[in-house]
Amino acid sequence: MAEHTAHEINFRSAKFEAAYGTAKQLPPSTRPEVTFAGRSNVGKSSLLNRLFERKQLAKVSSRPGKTATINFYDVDGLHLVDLPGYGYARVSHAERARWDELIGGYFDQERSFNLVCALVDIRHEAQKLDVQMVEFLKEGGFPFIVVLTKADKLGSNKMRSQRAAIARQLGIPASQIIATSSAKGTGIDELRARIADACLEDDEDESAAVDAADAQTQE
Ligand SMILES: Nc1nc2c(ncn2[C@@H]2O[C@H](COP(=O)(O)OP(=O)(O)OP(=O)(O)O)[C@@H](O)[C@H]2O)c(=O)[nH]1
Ligand SMILES: [Mg+2]
Repeated sequence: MAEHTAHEINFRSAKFEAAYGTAKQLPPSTRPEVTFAGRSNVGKSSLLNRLFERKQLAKVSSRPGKTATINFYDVDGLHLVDLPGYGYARVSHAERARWDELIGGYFDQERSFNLVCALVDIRHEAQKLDVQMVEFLKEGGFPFIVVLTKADKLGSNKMRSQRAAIARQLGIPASQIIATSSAKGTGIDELRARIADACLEDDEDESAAVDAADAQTQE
């Protein structure tokens, strides 16, 4: 494991950059991207706000289907990407087709996929669409972790057993799953460290190369 710490990324500097309603509008990747995907209402926007320590930068709602566009946040040289939630049954057929185009279109593009965070509600077993999402990420070779949400709703024993059960169900190692709570802050520093690991490696290689070049010119 790399020894990067979350302190190397200033999450509080997050700014909303843009919202896209179709995949065609998406600009090419210019930075490492960390993507948040998951069912509608699982807690994607809440998790972003907690990472940023900003209450309402990403709009949160108890009504599913709040985020209907792909939203880019500029965070200290990275892009954090909030995808619209999938699987909300009560939207129209046309609206669902638009979401599928948007999410599928995003993953189809040549982008800097540094880390995909697949969010799953810790309280239940993974739903069919969660399983499909993880299969899709595995098959596509995307670097991903599963981020369990709403851990504050369970006691610590139940939290541990659900984490193990969902990892088993999804066929991923325990190291690839984190339990979080946006309400209480559980697991947020660990998630920040994972993001740093996934995004800062390239920078470090570059700075190592620069250091080596500097050393040569000094000789
Ligand atoms: N108790 C608890 N509630 C949470 C947590 N995270 C999110 N929620 C609640 O879950 C609901 C949905 O949260 P959002 O963050 O809007 O979910 P989303 O995944 O962005 O939803 P869409 O934009 O519809 O896809 C809200 O009522 C949040 O307050 C958490 O960690 N603990
Ligand atoms: Mg949202």
